[in-house]
Amino acid sequence: MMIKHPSNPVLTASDVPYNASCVFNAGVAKIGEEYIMVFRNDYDYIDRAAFGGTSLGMARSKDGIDWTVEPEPILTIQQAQEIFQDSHDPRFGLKEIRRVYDPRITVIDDEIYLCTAMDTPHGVLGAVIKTEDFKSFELLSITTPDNRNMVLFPEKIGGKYYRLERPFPIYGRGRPEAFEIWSSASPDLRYWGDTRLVLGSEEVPYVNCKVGPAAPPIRTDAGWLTTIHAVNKDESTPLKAWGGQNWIKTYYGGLMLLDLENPQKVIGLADQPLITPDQPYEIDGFRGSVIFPGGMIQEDDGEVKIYYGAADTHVALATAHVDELVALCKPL
Ligand code: BMA
Repeated sequence: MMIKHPSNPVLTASDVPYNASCVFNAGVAKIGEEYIMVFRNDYDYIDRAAFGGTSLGMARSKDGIDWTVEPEPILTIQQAQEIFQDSHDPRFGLKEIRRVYDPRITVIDDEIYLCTAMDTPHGVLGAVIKTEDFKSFELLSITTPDNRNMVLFPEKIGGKYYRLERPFPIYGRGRPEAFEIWSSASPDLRYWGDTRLVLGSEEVPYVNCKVGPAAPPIRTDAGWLTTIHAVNKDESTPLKAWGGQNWIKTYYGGLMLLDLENPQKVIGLADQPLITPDQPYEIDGFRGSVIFPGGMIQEDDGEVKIYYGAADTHVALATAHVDELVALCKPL
């Protein structure tokens, strides 16, 4: 159904002119006539679970397929610590940010925003960051721990900004990792409220573990069309992974449709995975069989480009027509 691009992976570590081991889980936006990608770069692979560091890199493209990476990362951990340490400093500040990762890009009213996860000694925080030029960054808000995979809707709805997010509920209805998709609204991207549960993992028929938001939604006549990541755990089928990790989680790209006026309400859900890991670059990598969409762009002719992290190692691209995607979403 989705066509995986023949040039896949469209971005990989060897395309990066600085230290890079795995480049993946990227946000992508079309700004003017240019495609902009901000990707996660894990570098200095150490062993089965660790890297020496993570930075955010940026790439540009004229066609969304051939990418040129900027000569330096746009945000290192050291820069993030310097930029953000005074932003929220009740007692700890954010001096101890250990990692900023899994960026998503949303343009709202010509302003550019990034949502990222940030690892700190106080937990994983979701961050909403404003930038004008991908060089200077203003931290608008952080969540309480533990929350990540935030995405912003590309316009205000009923006068409010909305986000989808994925907290980590530890009591998870008796199941470990019963993580689900939530949503909050804000008048200004700083103060967040109206928090609601959007989609539980039990509602997604092809998985038994967690679900979370993926790429920022796009507007269609039928509703807000948005990807999810959805995870199935199967102890009996070890998956490929670097360094002999015991990796058993398959991440699928999934799809849902949200009400145009109430984006916290699911009105349609694809009952099959949208993107299944079956290509070598999706199956084999740091963590194999992981599909993690982070960017979704609707072209004028109705083509939708979905960019996704493949095997926690590369960035890949798949396309389909928007009408075909909407038709996959069955009423809940
Ligand atoms: C999730 C996040 C993602 C990653 C995925 C698979 O929990 O950490 O960054 O792609 O696991 O490892």
